[in-house]
This record gives sequence, structure tokens and C-alpha cells, in this order.
Amino acid sequence: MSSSALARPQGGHNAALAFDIEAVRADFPILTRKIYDKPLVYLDSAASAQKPVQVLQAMDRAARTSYSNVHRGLHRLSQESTDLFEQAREAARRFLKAGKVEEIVFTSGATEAINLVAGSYGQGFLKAGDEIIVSTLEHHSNIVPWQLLRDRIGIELKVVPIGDDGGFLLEDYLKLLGPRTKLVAVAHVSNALGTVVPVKAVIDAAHAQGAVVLLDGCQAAPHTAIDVQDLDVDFYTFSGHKIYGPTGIGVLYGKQELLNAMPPYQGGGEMIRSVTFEKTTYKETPHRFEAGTPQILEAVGLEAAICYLESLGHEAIAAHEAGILAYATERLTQVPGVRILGTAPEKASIVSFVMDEVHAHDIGTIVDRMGVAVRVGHHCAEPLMHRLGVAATARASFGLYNTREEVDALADALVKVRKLFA
Ligand code: 7TS
Repeated sequence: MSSSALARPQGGHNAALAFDIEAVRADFPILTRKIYDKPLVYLDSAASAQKPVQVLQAMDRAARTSYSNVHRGLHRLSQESTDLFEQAREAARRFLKAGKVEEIVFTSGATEAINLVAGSYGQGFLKAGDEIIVSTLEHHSNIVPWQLLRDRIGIELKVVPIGDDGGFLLEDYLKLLGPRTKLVAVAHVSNALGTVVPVKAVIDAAHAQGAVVLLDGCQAAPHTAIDVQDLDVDFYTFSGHKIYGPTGIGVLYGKQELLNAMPPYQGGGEMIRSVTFEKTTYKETPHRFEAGTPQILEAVGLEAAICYLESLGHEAIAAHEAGILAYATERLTQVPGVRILGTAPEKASIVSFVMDEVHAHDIGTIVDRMGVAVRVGHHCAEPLMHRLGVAATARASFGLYNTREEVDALADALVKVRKLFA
């Protein structure tokens, strides 16, 4: 993915602009699986990416040797476990290039992170009549929490339109901004189309109006280097399982002064300073937002995934995926009856398509029999589907382990689908 709006990798690792794809594939045990006797062609990484052995082993090792609850015990295992957990926070800080570990809150995923901001920042600082801007590209996770808030406190939701190519219409966004805009919550990259949103311009314009910005980075984090300080974004979130790490863990980055001003989102153990029946006081961020026993082994796995991406280098990953995206776009365009939805100039390696007279679910079912895993449906982006005038699409989403041969397998499978329906 290449966008002037994206943070550029800052060096630090010696990323040659290529990696050994066969060596990379060997890190992912599941890629040797057969599906209906055909080699697995996994093109659903936007839903959940596969995990390298480095992640699986790190979690296994921690469970076997250093596992206990964190932040609670004086005993040795609890200290080791706490160290691993806090080391993972430092890895997440590094990954987002945040200034401080206190700005990294662990959540169960991006969904919880957005609900946290809506529940805490939204209920704490917004009032009836305030406006929140989202875009047509959003995943339901970045729509429904704001609607829940709207129903609770009476804020208004404004929606940035998109062009026919799936591009974010910056000029229309700028017109929506006004003195009542208090928060802008948009995807960094669209999960359904791969569109890259010009986030730097979005953030600068929102700040000029005094609004805070949350970026849903779920589909950006696997593909590009992120620099929250360079972006000057207020909140940023992503999920571990989309960057080759485990499910059940995600990150909310928030500027420290914002997080410390925000009321707790959930109450429970570990987030308090002191409790009496009359009055409870709370810890500062990040612990204020991490009530209860956290995702300890998942944090270990998240750190291993971050280290894995760092070892390959963001530039090398981006270069590889850009090649796959270009090749896939070319190959799918050649399949008779296939129409790609989402052709904005700046895209991540996601290709959504429909086929004349073939329902997306039929596409998905038939190519699955050929070992090819794509996602079909509305991709939790129903408003976007309405805008595009379709009920569903088929989506091939490419990760760092995918090859041109796999693109060929998809294209060949689609030719067979075509023949079956001709
Ligand atoms: N935001 C975006 C842009 C996403 O792509 C997703 C998941 C989420 C939020 C929610 O992430 P979670 O980890 O909290 O569930 N996207 C998809 C998808 O495209 N197909 O399946 C899940």
C-alpha cells in the first residue's frame, strides 16, 4: 500500500525490499493443509490472518514456563508473567510509534476499543447536539457503538460519502466538519474494498475544528507502518488476530492526557487505587481501562507477531503485497463477468468483486471446493454495500504469505465458476 497519507517506515530494521516467500510460508504451519485434497489457498486474512510458529511457540512457551496472573502476586511466576505482559505493551508502543507505554491499553480487540472510546470519552465528554463523523466505508464496529451513544445521549451522526471507485471524498468530509463536530471516527483502510483513507488530511482538518479523531486501523496495521505521533491522531486501534497474532487481544492507543481525563469504562479488579463502599478512586491509564484479569498469553502472542512483522520489515511486506494486489487486479479483470468493486488509487491488498449472474455465496462455495478460501457477504459493512448497490461481494484479501500462484488459483477457479453458470 502506498500513500502519502500513510506514515513511512522509519528505518531501524534493515528491510531489503524483498523477502524469501518460501521461507515466510514455511513459518505458517496451516499453509501446508489440504482442503478437499487441494492445497489451501488462504485469501481471507482481512477476516483473520494465520499465525506463524513464532507466535504459536511464544504462547506455548509462556504457558509452559512463566504463566500466572499478572500485577497481583509477589511470587516469582507472577512477576515473570507481569514482565512478559508489560513487555508486550512496550512492543505495541513500538509498533504504533507511540511516545509512552501508558498510552497503550489492551482490549479484547478493535471492537472493544471503539466501544471503550464511545462509552468512556463519548459519555464523559459529549452531549446532545454534538456531531460525530464516520464514513460510508466503516465496518459495523465503527458505526454501531456511535449509534448506541446517539440513542443514549442524543449526539448526531454524519456520514462522509464515497465516490463510485470507493474513494473517500475528502472535499465532502471538509464540508461536514463544523463547530458541532466533536469526534471523527474513520477507518484507516476499508475492510471491504481496501481503500486507503487520507487520514493525515482528515486528522488535520478535524483538529482545526477542535474535534478529536479515532482511527480504526484494523486493516492498516497488517500492511503498513503506523506512526501515531506523526499522524497526531487521538485514538488508534487494531486487533491482534489481523496482524498474525492471537484472537482475544487488541490495542487502543490514546493520547495520555485524554485517557487520564476519561472516566473508567468497566469496573473491577486492578483498575482501582482504593475502594470503600462510600468512594472508589481509580488508577491512571492504562490500568484504569483494564479491569479484571487481562489476556496474558494473548499479549505474549501479540508481541511475537509484532516482532515477526518487524523481522520481515514493513517496507518489504508492503512491496510484496503491492505486487500481489497489482497482479490480482490484472488477473481478475481478465475473468469474463467479474467486476471489481473498489478501484481507488490508494488501496491495500484487498480485492472485492462480483460476478454477473452469480451470487457471491455461490462463488464462495464453489471456489472453496477448489481449496480457495475467500470471504463472501456484506463484510460487516452493510451501509457500504447499499451504497455500491449490491447485497454482497466476494472478497480476496492477501497477506504477506500469499503468492502469484495463489492468485492464479483464484482466477482459474473463477473461470470454472463462470463455466458452471454459463
Ligand atoms: N474494523 C475493521 C476495519 C475491521 O476490518 C474489523 C474486522 C473490525 C473493525 C472488527 O475487528 P474485531 O477484531 O474486533 O472483530 N473485520 C472483519 C472482516 O473484514 N471480515 O471479518 C472481520
